Amino acid sequence: MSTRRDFIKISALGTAGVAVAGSALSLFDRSGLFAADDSTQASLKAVKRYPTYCEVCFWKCAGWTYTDAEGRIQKIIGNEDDPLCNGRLCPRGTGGIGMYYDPDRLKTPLIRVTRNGKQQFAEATWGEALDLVASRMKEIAEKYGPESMALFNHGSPGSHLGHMLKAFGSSNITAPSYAQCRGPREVGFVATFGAAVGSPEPTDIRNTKCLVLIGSHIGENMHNGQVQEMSDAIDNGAAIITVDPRFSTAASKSKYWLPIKPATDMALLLAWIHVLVYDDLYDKDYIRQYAFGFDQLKEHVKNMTPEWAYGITTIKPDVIRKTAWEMAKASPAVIVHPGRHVTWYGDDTQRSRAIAILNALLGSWGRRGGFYYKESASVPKYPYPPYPKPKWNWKDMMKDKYKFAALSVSNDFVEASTASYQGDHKIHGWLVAGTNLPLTMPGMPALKEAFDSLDFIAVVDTMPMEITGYADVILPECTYLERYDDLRKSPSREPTIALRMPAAKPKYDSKPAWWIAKKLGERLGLGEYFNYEDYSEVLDWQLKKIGTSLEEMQKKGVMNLERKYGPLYLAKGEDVKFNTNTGKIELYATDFAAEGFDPIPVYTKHEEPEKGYYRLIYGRTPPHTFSRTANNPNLTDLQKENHLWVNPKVAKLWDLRPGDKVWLKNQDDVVSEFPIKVRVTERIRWDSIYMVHGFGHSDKKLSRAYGKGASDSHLITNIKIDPLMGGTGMRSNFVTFLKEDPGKEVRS
Ligand SMILES: Nc1nc2c(c(=O)[nH]1)N[C@H]1C(S)=C(S)[C@@H](COP(=O)(O)OP(=O)(O)OC[C@H]3O[C@@H](n4cnc5c(=O)[nH]c(N)nc54)[C@H](O)[C@@H]3O)O[C@H]1N2
Ligand SMILES: Nc1nc2c(c(=O)[nH]1)N[C@H]1C(S)=C(S)[C@@H](COP(=O)(O)OP(=O)(O)OC[C@H]3O[C@@H](n4cnc5c(=O)[nH]c(N)nc54)[C@H](O)[C@@H]3O)O[C@H]1N2
Ligand code: SF4
Ligand SMILES: [Mo]
Repeated sequence: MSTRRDFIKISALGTAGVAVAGSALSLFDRSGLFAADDSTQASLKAVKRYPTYCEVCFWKCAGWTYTDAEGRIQKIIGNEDDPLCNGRLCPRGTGGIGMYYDPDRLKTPLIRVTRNGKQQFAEATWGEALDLVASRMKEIAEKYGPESMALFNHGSPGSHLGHMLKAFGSSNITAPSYAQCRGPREVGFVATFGAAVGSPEPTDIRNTKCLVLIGSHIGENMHNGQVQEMSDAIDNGAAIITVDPRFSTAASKSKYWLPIKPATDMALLLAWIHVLVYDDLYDKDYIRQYAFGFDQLKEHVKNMTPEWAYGITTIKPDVIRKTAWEMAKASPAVIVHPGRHVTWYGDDTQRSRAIAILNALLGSWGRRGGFYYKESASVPKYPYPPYPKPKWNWKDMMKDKYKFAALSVSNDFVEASTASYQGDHKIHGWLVAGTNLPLTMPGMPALKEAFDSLDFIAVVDTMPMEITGYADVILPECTYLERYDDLRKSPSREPTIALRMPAAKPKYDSKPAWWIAKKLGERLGLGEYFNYEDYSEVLDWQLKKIGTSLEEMQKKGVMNLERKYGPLYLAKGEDVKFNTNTGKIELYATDFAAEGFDPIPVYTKHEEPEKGYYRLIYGRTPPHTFSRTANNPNLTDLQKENHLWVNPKVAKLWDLRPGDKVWLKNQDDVVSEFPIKVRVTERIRWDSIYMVHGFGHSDKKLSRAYGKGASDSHLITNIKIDPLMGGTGMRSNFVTFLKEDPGKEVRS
């Protein structure tokens, strides 16, 4: 059965929710938002503090949430013992309180109903909503098998719902943080060093002498520990080299800014490799002892001179040489940063490979000031019965398509959910938790097709984001400040754990994901997998197994443990085996060769804009995380909308002035839904335009975010799939300006 699903704007709700007066900002003035941790202590005498870790982005900084005598959350500050944040939160983390106070939050379960021929959402009790989800899941399992239920997730709710889904009989679980984010770099680094980079990145920035950032804009990308360490490194005289078509914040702190022609980084990387090899600058002892394939690499890059790369990248040969020498001078205390959001042009695994090879030549893997050996705490799993063995999983769905995908590919799940899918592993129902797919997954036509074909969609979210408009049932989760979640066990220099516990009762009729999963599980006859009343019991059991307890962790928030598996860095000449076929760092990737892929990266030319069109590039802004903060009352106060960065030459050609509103049209004639204000700036190349991702929301229920700025996602319709692992390259889209409102029928 396929169900045509109209997108419902939640504003079409039958009974309006109760409006909450005032914004979170009335709780403290703007300076209070960034106040030093101790400055407000005096005014907080009558308060309690509860440990948490942040959910505003996935750095997961640990902090303290303060509540007043009435149980109202007052502020969040960093936990001094946390090695990921060193006691300081970024503006988004401090503003996380706005997620709790946002009056536009989802308040009650909602069910899609048809009234007078019109689809709309009706308020429901938890009992009604959960009964419906469970019965639809059972129906799907009976018809097609439990495997045809899939979970899309990002962040903390995923593990609870994933547990429920695995107990149900499906391991078809996926997250956009792989094929839309860091997947290619993990594959590139595994092929080289036999180890993924992972999150947080084990970059020893604090001890580095040279940091190379390739389209990785630390400083706007606010990953806390990295930003702090980069600032320390700069104070210590480290040389920063930034490769970016845009003069980013990082570029402004750099010794060298290389304003590269976008889509040509591979040529620069190969030319740098050429200089290191042919100017004899590489770490010879390290390569001799640890590397495989040096001779093939040397032969491969023979003609890839800086002069060759100049014609492609527009970066002058002497700058390419000078920067290669700068890296070599710092070696091995040098980091060519692997980046994080690396799904750009479709050859992203190979670009990441080139970055890994550069690091190998510089001897930086496993070295002080390069990459350290991270460690995470091992905490025993709470005892559940074993999961049933699914008859098939995403690996079967993917068949031989993406040989090197170590995790599931979300875009593959979308394809397998469409009516036109021809394979044997069709997906019929979705649970979506903590990911706003319409803004997150490029290529909306396929997503729309999936929304039209699926039998059932349930969405667990905190906000009426676009994804909720496609749901059959919406389950409102409470915010991270109102719930327990799993322990944070992020890898770091030292193993560390952090506790998140509720600092206030859930507002409205919202519930934690662990509770939603448990109640669904019980309705599905899976009660034995949820043998606790409260998630705190699971945490206490786990914490006692590692020599502490929930009570102790409620007081400390963070616990740092001794390293178990050896030192942070390689000892001089240490004999190590890398987890690759050859046991060496593979400059020549034997796995890739065996599957018919280039064992050493090659440069391929990418699509170029037609006359009058400009490459659409996008990135982050310090006060926001993707679309999840776009309606946050504290953070919209810092930045309400995105702007369109336009080079003065282009502005002159089009007679665009600062503040002018334009609509954008892409190469496929897709037009932005909303206009965006022009910012004329030398800080962007003339062949590209830039905007921050996460704006241009289309749901009116997001009262602060609706229609503010434009959505890059909407204009990304040309997707370049990485043949090795299925990542979605998003930067081959080109736009032109429409200075007049093109009219509703054109705006899509
Ligand atoms: N066009 C474009 N697309 C991109 C990117 C880009 O730069 N441009 N970036 C890519 C990258 S790097 C990534 S990692 C992904 C990120 O993709 P997503 O994680 O999907 O990002 P968000 O848009 O922030 O969506 C988060 C959703 O989770 C909800 N949410 C927030 N907190 C909670 C919670 O505690 N519980 C529940 N249940 N829900 C919650 C929010 O309301 C929102 O609906 O996007 C990728 N897609
Ligand atoms: N404040 C804030 N911080 C965040 C996030 C957030 O939402 N908000 N999200 C987090 C997440 S999940 C991720 S994955 C990271 C992403 O952060 P990063 O990995 O740093 O990556 P992007 O956001 O993709 O960075 C875009 C940069 O690449 C440049 N660029 C565009 N095209 C090219 C090109 O062809 N070549 C080169 N060399 N550069 C190019 C752009 O000008 C821009 O400066 O940020 C994390 N940190
Ligand atoms: S970097 Fe900022 S938003 Fe991300 S977890 Fe840390 S405090 Fe929260
Ligand atoms: Mo990401």
